[in-house]
Amino acid sequence: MNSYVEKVISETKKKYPCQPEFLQTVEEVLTSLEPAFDKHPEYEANALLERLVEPEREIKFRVVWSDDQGKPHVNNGYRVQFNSAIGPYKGGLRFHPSVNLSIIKFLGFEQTFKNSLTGLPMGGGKGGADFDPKGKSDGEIMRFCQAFMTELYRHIGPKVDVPAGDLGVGGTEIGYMFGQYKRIRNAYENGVLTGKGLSYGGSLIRPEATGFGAVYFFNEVLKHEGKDIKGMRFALSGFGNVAWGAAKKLTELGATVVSISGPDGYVALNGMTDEMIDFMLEMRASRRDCCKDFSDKFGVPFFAGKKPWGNVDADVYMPCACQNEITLPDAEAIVTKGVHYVNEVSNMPTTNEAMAYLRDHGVLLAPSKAVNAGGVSVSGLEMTQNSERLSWTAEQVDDMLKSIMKGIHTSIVDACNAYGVGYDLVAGANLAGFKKVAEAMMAQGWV
Ligand code: 2IT
Repeated sequence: MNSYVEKVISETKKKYPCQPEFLQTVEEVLTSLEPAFDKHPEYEANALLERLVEPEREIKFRVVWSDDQGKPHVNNGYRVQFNSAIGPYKGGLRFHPSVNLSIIKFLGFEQTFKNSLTGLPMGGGKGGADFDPKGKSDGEIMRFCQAFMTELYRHIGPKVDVPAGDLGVGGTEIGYMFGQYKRIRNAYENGVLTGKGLSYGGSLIRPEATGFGAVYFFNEVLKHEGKDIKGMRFALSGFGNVAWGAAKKLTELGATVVSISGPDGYVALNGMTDEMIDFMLEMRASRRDCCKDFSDKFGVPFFAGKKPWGNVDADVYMPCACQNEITLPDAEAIVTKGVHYVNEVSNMPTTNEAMAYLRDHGVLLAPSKAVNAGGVSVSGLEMTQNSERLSWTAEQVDDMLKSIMKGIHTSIVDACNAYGVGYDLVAGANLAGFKKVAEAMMAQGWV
């Protein structure tokens, strides 16, 4: 291994032994950047990697909110402003009980490279809270969002840091947070958040963008492989916004969705009707986090406590739920099942051991920081529309999304060729995303 890369990985491990998710992504990304460091010794002389793995700013705050019985609750809120070399910090907010600094740092680090891949001027950031939206009333969600924004507002702005949604944060939550931001700032700065409703500056296609973009990207991979998406079977996990968009676009293009899942298990399908796809939105809005509801409604087989991986016959596995949902035993089951493609949609769905196993056994893995970049891309387009004070048509936004996803694939292939790593989408995405950030950081001096 390149000695500089090795040194920074080991120093980071020593510094943050209690941040496993963050260390996982640092190790994965830095290892594949080796060819760039072999070629550019000036990076080491300028401490580029030491700076890259250290967020510019980490903010942690107390969020106090009142439940429907008038009782107080206390949660931890976070915003990690990771890297602003190529634009204002940009990235989602996650509300989930598992949220901690390690999770937010891993997401912020990934976001930095992902945003660079889009070609739009956006730095990397991420935030959230260890708040569990499951089973909460609408009033409780509103009061939580208001309390959260009452602290966050001082750290963000349309030219500073622009949050959006992630797990547990959709249009409803963004609406409540924008309302509170506007009330505090006494200014109509709608470019401060993306994923907004259409009536106050949101963009058409933003809700669909992550899922649509994931399918557009994979279509480019298939073209490269000389294959047609029509008739291919896709096993999805998750049932939220991302899985919904992917299921919608796959079905439209003539592919067959053979599963969706939740924390409680998966359902086996043989294609989806429009009614089924629409019902995914109702499941998300119910805040029950329960996939069995789908099988109760449509009478399809439900497998409690199981994941689709290795259980469902498919051509492509497409994780759309959360990090580390494909572990080493899952990877072994995937190889045994003979599935050749994994298209990662959720952020870092595959553990490093599982990723190594899949790649060693000839599975082509498309990495999440490229595959799911459509979401933040349309967020970037929403910011542009807000700056212009104009709204574009769905067709305009969708066309731009398609060309951005195609551009990401092209820049990955270019990076693979430049560094002679074959058609390795994981290495190519890291190398391509890193290039622009590295150039900007070098140009801007020791900051
Ligand atoms: O992981 C992601 O890219 C997101 N949750 C979307 C971020 C954004 O700013 O739209």
